[in-house]
Amino acid sequence: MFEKVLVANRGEIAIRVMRTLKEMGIVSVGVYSEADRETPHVREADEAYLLGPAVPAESYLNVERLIEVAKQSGAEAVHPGYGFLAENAAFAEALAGADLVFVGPPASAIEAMGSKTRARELMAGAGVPIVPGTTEVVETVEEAAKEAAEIGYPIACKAAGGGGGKGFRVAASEDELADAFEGASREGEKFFSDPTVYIERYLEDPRHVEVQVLADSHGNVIHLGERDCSIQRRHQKLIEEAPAPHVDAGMRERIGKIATDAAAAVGYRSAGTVEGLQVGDDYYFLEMNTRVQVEHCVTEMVTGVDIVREQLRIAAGDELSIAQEDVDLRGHAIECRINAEAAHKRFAPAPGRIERYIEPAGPGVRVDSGLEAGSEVTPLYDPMVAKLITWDVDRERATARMLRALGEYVIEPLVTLIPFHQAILATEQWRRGETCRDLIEDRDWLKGLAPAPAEAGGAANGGAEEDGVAERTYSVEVDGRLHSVKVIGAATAPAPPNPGPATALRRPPRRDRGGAGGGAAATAGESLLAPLQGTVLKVAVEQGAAVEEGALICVIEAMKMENEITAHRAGKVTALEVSEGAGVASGDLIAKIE
Ligand code: MV4
Repeated sequence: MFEKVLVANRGEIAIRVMRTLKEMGIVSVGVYSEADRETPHVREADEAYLLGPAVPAESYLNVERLIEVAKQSGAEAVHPGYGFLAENAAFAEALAGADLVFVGPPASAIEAMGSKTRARELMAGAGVPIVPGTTEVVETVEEAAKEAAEIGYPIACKAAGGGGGKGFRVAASEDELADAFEGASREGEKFFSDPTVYIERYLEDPRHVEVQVLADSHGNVIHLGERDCSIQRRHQKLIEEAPAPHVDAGMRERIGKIATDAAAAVGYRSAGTVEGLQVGDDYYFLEMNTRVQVEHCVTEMVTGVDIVREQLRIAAGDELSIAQEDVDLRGHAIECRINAEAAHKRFAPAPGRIERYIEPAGPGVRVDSGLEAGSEVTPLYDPMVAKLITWDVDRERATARMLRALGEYVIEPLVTLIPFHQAILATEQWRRGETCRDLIEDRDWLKGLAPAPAEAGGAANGGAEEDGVAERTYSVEVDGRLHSVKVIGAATAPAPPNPGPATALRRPPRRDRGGAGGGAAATAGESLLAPLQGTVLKVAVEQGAAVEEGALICVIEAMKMENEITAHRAGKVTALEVSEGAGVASGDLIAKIE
């Protein structure tokens, strides 16, 4: 086994990997950007090295610098976590060239699965069921129309370089095919420098069911059962669970075999996930993710297998510690992604500084977080700041436990998805194990998640301030019984006479906090500013247009997330400084609304 491993990541996943390293007696080497000097993942590491400036290209994506640090520290292997360089075949090769072990699959497997048409062709050849459609690139709209007539409408047009939903357009009928085809192609070009497109039958309201696989270099390929990740928005998963509510033991065995066949067909090694669509009893391969995933934890909770530990064993050339017949599913696990986002404002990023932070705990609760009091959630990185996972004997009890744990979670004064999760888990749709797609797309339902004006800042995360109204909760004893009293006043109100540790940390005035503040970008008067650095995906208005407050102005893509930038006020768009495909920096002027 390795003695020292570098973790080429930040936040919760870096800590997750380091925890297993510690348990295995392996020294962990952490890395950080200038924005991350004082973050928990740096303290968790046994040693830590500065990579460079905050922008990912100069730090967490800087291959040369990572290799330099690995060499300098004496690490033998590099764990990439997820995101950043985790599915970058060139990175895996560069490490091998520097005599370092990549804790992940062979570069050839990353490449085979990276091209979605190549993957479909390989899978079809290996007897893995794929969604009916083409395995070859479709060159023109005319050719697409011919193929579509055979496959049958509705048709999904997908970018060959895509994955995770990027470059995915639907055509309900032939009339819509040209638009969908060209849209998918344009997005493929923009994001993957690959305009090629393939087409598939579009399945109505399928479930997203994925199978966790482990493959070692001794020929063992096993699966750890499935996860259902159907609750997603714009292809970002929000809630995941294991086992899947609509997969029984027979189907589990069948899709497990599909997944291990898929992995074997590309000579897979390491932990990986075969993603598929479930429609009734049918299951179709969608793509394979060649990394440890965000939601791996729910599988760990129901199997008792430490997936990161298996990744390290495999990378070191050891055999898997378990055989297929040792895999036993027990109980039910649910994961809620705790993103710093305002669900009621089209999931706008809501970065900011955390003043008070209390994690839930107790039986069956796991929190994988990269945060603490004093942490700054920056618009530069992933808005997912923590994962809350609960386990219990069945789905109903795991849900009750999740609601209990969500209620305990305090992340003040940030706006997070906690109220969204509480609302979803309380619905009849969730109870029945439905995909909840109608709810997630229902703007009115989502608006109901906005904190009530009298409790500005959010019911679950009291203490925030919005529109100049601050709220603080005090304890008052009346006749020997403790009451909790909310005091609502102006944001500029003096600090309470006896500030507890929580209030001792001073909150900067709203205007200086930067970031989106949960919706519109940091704004000043008529100017709407970019809350984060990224690429403009879409511009939704024209100069001169009259807009309502909250109207969509543009979509900025950053860190694989699409962020909707909305009007901070009603008025006329007198300047529009963004164009599709262009880059913007945090603080850049997007538009003037007068
Ligand atoms: C599909 C689909 C329907 N038909 N492909 C692709 C990426 C992943 N984020 C969801 N993807 C889908 N691919 C075909 N041929 C529908 C989806 C989809 C989806 C699937 C299951 C659960 C929720 C979903 C939400 C949006 C899109």
